[in-house]
Amino acid sequence: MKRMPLLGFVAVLVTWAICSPSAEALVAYCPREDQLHIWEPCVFSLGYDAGDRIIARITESKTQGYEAWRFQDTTEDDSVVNCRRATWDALAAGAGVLFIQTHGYIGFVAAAYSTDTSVLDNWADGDGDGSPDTGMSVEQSYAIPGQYYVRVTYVYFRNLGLGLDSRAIVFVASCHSADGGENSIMNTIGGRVVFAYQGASTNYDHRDDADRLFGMMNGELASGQNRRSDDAFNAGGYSNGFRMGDDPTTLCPGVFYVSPADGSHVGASGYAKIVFDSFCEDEVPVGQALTIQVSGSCDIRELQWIHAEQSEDPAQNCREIRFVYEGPACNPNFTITVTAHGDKIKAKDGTQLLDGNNVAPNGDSKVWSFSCP
Ligand SMILES: [Ca+2]
Ligand SMILES: [Ca+2]
Ligand SMILES: [Ca+2]
Repeated sequence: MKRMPLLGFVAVLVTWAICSPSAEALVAYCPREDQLHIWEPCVFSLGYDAGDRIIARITESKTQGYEAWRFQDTTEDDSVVNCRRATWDALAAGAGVLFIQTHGYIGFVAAAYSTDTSVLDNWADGDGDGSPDTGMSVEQSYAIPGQYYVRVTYVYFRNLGLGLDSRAIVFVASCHSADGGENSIMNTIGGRVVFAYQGASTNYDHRDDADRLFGMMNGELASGQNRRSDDAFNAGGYSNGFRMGDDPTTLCPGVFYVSPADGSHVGASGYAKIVFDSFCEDEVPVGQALTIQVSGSCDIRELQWIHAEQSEDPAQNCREIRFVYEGPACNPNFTITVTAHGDKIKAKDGTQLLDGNNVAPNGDSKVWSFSCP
């Protein structure tokens, strides 16, 4: 009779382990959207370098499935150039990765600069009621003499907000963007994972941190071992004030592992599988996602996507594709070559293609083989 409460306790523990947020937090998602948006309202003060580094790490020849859209004020005058209010209001649309570099302090960033306060008064009055919108004000700049700016505070981000997708990767390169607790920019701007700064930061910090972060996440650094945002951050080597908030995210899906391993020798029958490091779109027909070439005699069965809840290791919550191979019991002799197609396998709910070797660019396939005897 005394065993019953103990069994109940064990059952509760098991349920807790499966449903706990800590297990859920291990899941890596990719952004749904496939554009890199860069907002630089004062390049005449903070330069181009950080934005250039991010573009070099995740677009064009090193693409991870993103196209760059860059909004800049390049002139130290009255014009906001490409940093207009209408563009700000549309900044989140399509943004899988958002990078903002500007001046700021605890609980606010400077979103637009001008020598003319009437230009900024209009900028801050997006709804046209004659007064600055909630969480916005026009202030004199001390960082850039002669300039004024639109201050956008956590109140704006909390109430109106940019409308960022809940799986976006966000990097706010401005002083104190991680300071202020619940009222910090980091905690109010939205997205899935946010990088920001505790204390003061320089444009050199932004440049070097961005280059290292996206170099880890695109796989060029650490041989593709730190592609997840949390692994990239925890690898260290960043400026002292660099901070990360919230959930594991990858730029595009990569390969976690394959089994049996490439080049291995196996018994006559068993399971083979590929496990991805992020959720993938399982609506892609499995026969297109993965093709199997058999040399010799061996049956292939049950090729299928395995969902997280079916996974042998639910805590990993990885997406995987699995099949059964079965050679003859007597004198088995076969080689199986598997191709996971980089032009078919893509992020769950997104468009970013598989990175088959975990190093940018993506879209390449993972090919491996094993044989018997
Ligand atoms: Ca200007
Ligand atoms: Ca207004
Ligand atoms: Ca690659």
